[in-house]
Amino acid sequence: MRKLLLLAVLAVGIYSCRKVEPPKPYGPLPSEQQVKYQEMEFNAFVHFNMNTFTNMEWGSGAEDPDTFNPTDLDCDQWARVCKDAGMKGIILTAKHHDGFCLWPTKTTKHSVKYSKWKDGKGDVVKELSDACRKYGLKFGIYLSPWDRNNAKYGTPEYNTEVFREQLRELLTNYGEIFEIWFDGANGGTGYYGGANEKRQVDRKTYYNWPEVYKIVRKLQPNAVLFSDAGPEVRWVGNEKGYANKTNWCLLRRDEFYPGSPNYKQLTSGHEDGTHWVPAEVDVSTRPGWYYHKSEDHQVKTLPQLLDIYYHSVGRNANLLLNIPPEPSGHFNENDVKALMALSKQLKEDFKTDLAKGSKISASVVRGRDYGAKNLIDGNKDTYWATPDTVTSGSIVLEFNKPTFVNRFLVQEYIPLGQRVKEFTVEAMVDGKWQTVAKETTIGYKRILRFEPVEAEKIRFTVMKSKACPVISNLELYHAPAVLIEPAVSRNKKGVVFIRSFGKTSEVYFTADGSDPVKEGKLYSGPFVLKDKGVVKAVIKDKTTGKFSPVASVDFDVCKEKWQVRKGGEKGNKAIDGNPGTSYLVTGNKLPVDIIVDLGEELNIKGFTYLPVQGRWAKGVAKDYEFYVSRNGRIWGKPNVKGEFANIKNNPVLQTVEFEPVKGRYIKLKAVSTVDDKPVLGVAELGVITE
Ligand code: FUL
Repeated sequence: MRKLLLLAVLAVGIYSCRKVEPPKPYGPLPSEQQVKYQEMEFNAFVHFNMNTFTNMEWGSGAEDPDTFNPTDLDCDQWARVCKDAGMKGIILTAKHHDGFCLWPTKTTKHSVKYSKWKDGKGDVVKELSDACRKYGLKFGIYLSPWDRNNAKYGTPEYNTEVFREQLRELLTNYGEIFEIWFDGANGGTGYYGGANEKRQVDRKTYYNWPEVYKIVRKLQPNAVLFSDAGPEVRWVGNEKGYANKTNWCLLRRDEFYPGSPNYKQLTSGHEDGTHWVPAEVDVSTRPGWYYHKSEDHQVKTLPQLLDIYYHSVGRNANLLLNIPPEPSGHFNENDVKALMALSKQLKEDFKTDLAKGSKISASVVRGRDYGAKNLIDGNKDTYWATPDTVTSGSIVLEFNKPTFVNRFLVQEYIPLGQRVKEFTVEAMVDGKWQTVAKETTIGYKRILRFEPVEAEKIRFTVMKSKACPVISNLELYHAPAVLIEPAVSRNKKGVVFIRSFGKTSEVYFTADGSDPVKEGKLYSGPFVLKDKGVVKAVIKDKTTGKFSPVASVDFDVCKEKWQVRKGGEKGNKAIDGNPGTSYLVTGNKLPVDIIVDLGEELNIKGFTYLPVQGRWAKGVAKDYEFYVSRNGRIWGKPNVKGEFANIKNNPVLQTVEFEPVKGRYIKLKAVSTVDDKPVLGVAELGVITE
């Protein structure tokens, strides 16, 4: 009897120690390269090529190779900055649509070899790939299939003798390549060896993509291939910097090809996708992909860059952030500052993982090797999983005292597939559960931002999953508020708006020029300021008590009574206090002017002019005359005239002062415009009064 008992105990013991099988893979799976690629998360794109020197976005292909002439190429600086910014790799535009090759290719004369730069001995691909290796970064290549220079473009020979050969050269001579980037823009007008015509190709079949892929597989088996259609990494379907919240790594891949029209589906992927093709978010620090001096003041702000990060890396996509070097061959200091500010803030955001010190438990586990502790052990290869038949379950993290949390980071163990379809995050505050977020997909990584909650516990629940959830990592943070100057604006009616960034903060302001840190009132919404005045504002982090730098804006008289002559509603856009809207006055020939009735007589001693701020700015005035009149009929001589110096390169607010004069009507006359067209574009016109 005792023997039997012993045997039974032993059997139970053996049974409970028995290794529970790991979950079976579910659905399409990533390759090893794809997992490695997804783990890189944040990479740099560098658009540097002929367009940098012609100030273009798309060159025609007719450019003289001598035009490419960086005075002081410094690929080391690019790599150093990218490394410091926390990026893991750099992708270079080795050839853009204009066909100019940054390496001494044998396939064409349209390359660095035929330019006077370094007497034809230069090789940007080599310099950057070396710099990447030096700084421990991976290196990738953008090779435009479309070639507006090449005479053979459109024929089969272009593919066999030019495009594929170029690919072979790039994949053979520059060490390990982690990603090859094929753009979807294909065919159209171009130089084409002097033909200067339009050449259309069948985007789906012309390049014979399977042949192209074979070359990559053979020469760089570890590289991933990017295009609208993958096959390994897909475009996210926009160049604005976001993936959708619901974002599958899966795609019905055969429905796509580079340049295919159904690209909007790429922003979410397909729940029922047939292949693993994760999304990559490509976006530039500036409006353009290439460097234009006129965009130096339009480098994305820290809040914009943070949104991009959280909407890409935080939504199961890699971020490929473009930094366009100047013609000198350096990154511009504004881009460098922006990148450094971003990496500093990200380090702050993810400084202390609050999940690590918590008591963690699961509502259900698959077996003891798959427990909740695996979520916070810092090991990406261990995971929490439920039994095969259970497709939901909760994790509770308990703090030893109420703790502020405003970031939630979670990762699925993607080698076994993407499974989760719906999840929630709740916080226990004063003994009650509150819902913090109700979301859909997770994938490789999902990061949620929310209002800080002072929580006793956090509960993460997988509500729906295609198969048992397999979650490898969970992190919690309390990110500080973004402490940059708030944005202060006033509309035509005199209503002042102050915009802060993130709700973690409060705004304090004064409207009498005094210090908002000491004297400020809490901003609870827009307020009216019809008179002249200085508004100062500051952001305060509610939880740390820290202040941002102070924003200080000088407002002149309110524009409520102003009217643009013959402008109607559209004319208001030139005087609405919003730099993002503008009014275009079109004439038959230059000069072109805009007349504003100020509605009352004022003592005027100057004016301000903000040209159109969009990417393709129109109507930027160069030489000007400015008039003040008492009756709007007799204008006399200009009160001031001159040139808005450097406005083409730097289209920022222009301020001009003159001898004070009384008047009710003002006229800004564009004697010339930067593109010589008879169009005057005004984002905002203002006066300076005594
Ligand atoms: C686009 C291209 O046409 C742009 O010039 C740029 O290279 C961007 C990354 O892809 O589709």
